[in-house]
Amino acid sequence: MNKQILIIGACGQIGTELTLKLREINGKNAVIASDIREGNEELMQSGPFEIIDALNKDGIEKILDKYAITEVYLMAAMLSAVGEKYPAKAWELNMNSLFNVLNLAKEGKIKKIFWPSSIAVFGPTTPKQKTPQKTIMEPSTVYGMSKLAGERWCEYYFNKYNVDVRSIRYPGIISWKTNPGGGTTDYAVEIYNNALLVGKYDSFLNKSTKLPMMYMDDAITATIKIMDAKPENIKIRSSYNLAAMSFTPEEIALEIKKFVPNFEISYHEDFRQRIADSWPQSIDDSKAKEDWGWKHKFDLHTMSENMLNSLHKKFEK
Ligand code: AKB
Repeated sequence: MNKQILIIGACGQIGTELTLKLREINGKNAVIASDIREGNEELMQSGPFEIIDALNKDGIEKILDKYAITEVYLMAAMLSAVGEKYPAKAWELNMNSLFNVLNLAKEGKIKKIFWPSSIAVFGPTTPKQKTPQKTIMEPSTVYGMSKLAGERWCEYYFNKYNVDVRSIRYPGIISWKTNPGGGTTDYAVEIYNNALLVGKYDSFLNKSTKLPMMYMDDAITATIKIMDAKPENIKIRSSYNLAAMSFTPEEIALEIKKFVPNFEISYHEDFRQRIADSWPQSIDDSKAKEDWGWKHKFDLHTMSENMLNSLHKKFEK
């Protein structure tokens, strides 16, 4: 049977680039983008698009039938910082969108699901360095709580109903095409944009806040790789740790200065500092490496070079 893909939340930071890549690989008509609002021009012009509210199970089902969908990537979510402002809404969106898709798979309407988890599943009591796959998990944000609960439900649906759901715990994702919305790691995207646009950045995290991060290209590679892996190689059905690099605002600023010598950074912590302080500083992703051959490509230097070149071209247009 032909692979027909539906991406829910296709207009967000990861959804946009994932859609474009999957269309490049599978052909534009095999990848249906959807969201509650339209996305950027490149996404909208690259293939079919449908308005879908991730909380509307019947609405999703109609689109599954219309396009004979086999795989769903559920990318809609409310992230850590916005989630703290709207806890009830974050819980409702993050949990019920997942239930909708898991239940549709249980009813035989979807063959395979990708659902992203996050390093936010860890909390202040988790070991901070090389955080293991299995460890103490007491997240202190609503976003983290919803992702941890979601992981347990994914494993439950796999064990009980044989639902083929696959997941990775994304670190902070850095990209230039589409901005992130409402996360704690967003500073690491804003800093590159501001470096080129105004030559300075006021960081909402203090200079020594080390967090796990990843360039978008690597995040997309990992997402497609875990979905392409043979089912027997996916030995963890909650969610896999995933890592590439870790750095602080001070370290990323120093790297940017190599390309933008007059760049200046200042620091004024806000409520996001507490969230960042509750998360790991580095992640042990050996299980993803062992089970489905994960390997990252970009480090802080190669990412910075690529980000700044790409943003430069984007701003010139
Ligand atoms: C956030 O900062 O909330 C996200 C995440 C780490 O999942 N980028």
